[in-house]
Amino acid sequence: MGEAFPRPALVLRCLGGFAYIQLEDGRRAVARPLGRLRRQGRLVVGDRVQVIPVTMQGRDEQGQSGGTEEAIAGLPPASTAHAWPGEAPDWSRVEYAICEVEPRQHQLERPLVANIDQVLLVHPLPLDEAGAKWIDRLTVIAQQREVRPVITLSKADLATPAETSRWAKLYAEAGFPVAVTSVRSGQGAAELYQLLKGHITALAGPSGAGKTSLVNWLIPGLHLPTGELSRRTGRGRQTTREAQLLPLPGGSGWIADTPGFGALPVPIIDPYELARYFPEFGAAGSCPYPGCLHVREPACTVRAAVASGRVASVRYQHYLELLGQAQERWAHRFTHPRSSRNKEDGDA
Ligand SMILES: Nc1nc2c(ncn2[C@@H]2O[C@H](COP(=O)(O)OP(=O)(O)O)[C@@H](O)[C@H]2O)c(=O)[nH]1
Ligand SMILES: [Mg+2]
Ligand SMILES: [Zn+2]
Repeated sequence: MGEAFPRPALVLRCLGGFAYIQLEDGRRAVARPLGRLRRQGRLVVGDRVQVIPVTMQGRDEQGQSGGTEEAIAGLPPASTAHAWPGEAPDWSRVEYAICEVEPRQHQLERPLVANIDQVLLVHPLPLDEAGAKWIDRLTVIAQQREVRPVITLSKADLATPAETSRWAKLYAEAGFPVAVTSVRSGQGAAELYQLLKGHITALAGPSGAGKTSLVNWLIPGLHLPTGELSRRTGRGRQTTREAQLLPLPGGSGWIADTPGFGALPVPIIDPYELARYFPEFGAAGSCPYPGCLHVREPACTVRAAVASGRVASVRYQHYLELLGQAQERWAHRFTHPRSSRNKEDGDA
């Protein structure tokens, strides 16, 4: 009996029109989209695809292949030569043709990855006001895209324990999963692994936050280049070039190290929906005034929770700021239909 095709695969890397894929049985190989797919647009890391061996490609291009087929004799041997980690795909050895791309559940432009279900926001300690603002904005953007935000406060060895636990507590109480890590001291490895296990996670965070260091730390044997901070600017150097999906140990999920982009485009958000992305506001209870924006409406439950300290005032202040931006964008959404990139995000 031959094997049934087409069969599903996951795109791990893309390079010059080729894709490095993993089949369901764990084998990895180089694949190339069929001509009609190439004309429809580019493949993205994280795409779920259907593949056939290149030896069957001719028939499919003529449109005679539909559904399941038996592989023909003389199938190239499985590419077990690509052992992880440190594998270097042989891009000249194309074994599969991609005949279909499944509809994407999610797509992030920055980083360019499809079908991720969570984004790990990595920000180094000590965290300042601007850093907290960045985290708050990114948690909103992720949730609006139905991607779960999880937070890692990295470089804990550079901050005092009191400072660190203050921020960790603040985000945990706001309703987000948080890990505090240091690749120097080893703190937080198990917590981080728990957050990532079973998920396809994209990393986001300013350049130099320690994202690649975390990935190297999580995946034994992996030695992706990390950037030393530039003496002159004090910022990280851009060392991560292309997105790729890397397997977590134990076959328990995937992580995409990314080209170090600080953020995604700022989306257009209905001002009345913004509060929904602040989970602790909802937990505080509902407001008597219908459509309460929690600004100056009477008997507002959220403002009462801020006053009593149940909702952190930093978070509330950032909410008000984002609300102002959302109202501005919303008012002009038809004149400026494309979301603009926020200057603060552009570190790469
Ligand atoms: N002190 C300290 N430095 C770290 C830690 N993690 C990473 N770094 C350093 O921060 C710099 C940037 O790290 P990198 O992983 O390239 O950051 P990326 O740009 O976010 O991928 C490098 O010099 C790392 O050695 C950490 O936990 N503690
Ligand atoms: Mg990096
Ligand atoms: Zn309210």
